Amino acid sequence: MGFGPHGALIASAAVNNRKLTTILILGLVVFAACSKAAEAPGEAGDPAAVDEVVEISTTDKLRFVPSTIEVQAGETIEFQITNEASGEHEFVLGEVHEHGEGMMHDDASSTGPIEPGSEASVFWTFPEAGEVEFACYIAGHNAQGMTGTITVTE
Ligand SMILES: [Cu+2]
Repeated sequence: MGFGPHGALIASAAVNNRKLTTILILGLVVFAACSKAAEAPGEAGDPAAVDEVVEISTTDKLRFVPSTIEVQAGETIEFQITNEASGEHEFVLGEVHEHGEGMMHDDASSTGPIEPGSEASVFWTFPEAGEVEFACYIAGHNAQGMTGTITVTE
């Protein structure tokens, strides 16, 4: 028997290594898919040329208030998010997706986590009419209904 316990150990290590590589590759694919899903139509607006300020609160009931918003295409909108809750929330523009905490977002279209009692803004311009979603992904809040819809009109 030339294949003793030592050989078995090496074979086992090789399998584990391959598993790890697979997990790493899967991780990269998920990361890439998420980054893409988080994109919102439009582009970052100029904070020095705001046309309209939309005030939104985040609450302990895991809701945006209001959660239905209407803005005009072509205008520079400041989404001013005030966190009235006792825990962190965030505002992320773009189609609501499954992914939860730890998600990477385009910096300009997201406030990032907002401390209780603090506020943060996203400056954005939508090029054309349509519907755009937004959500909070902290601790799976999106799955509990912490989402909203922006109707962009011509
Ligand atoms: Cu939240």
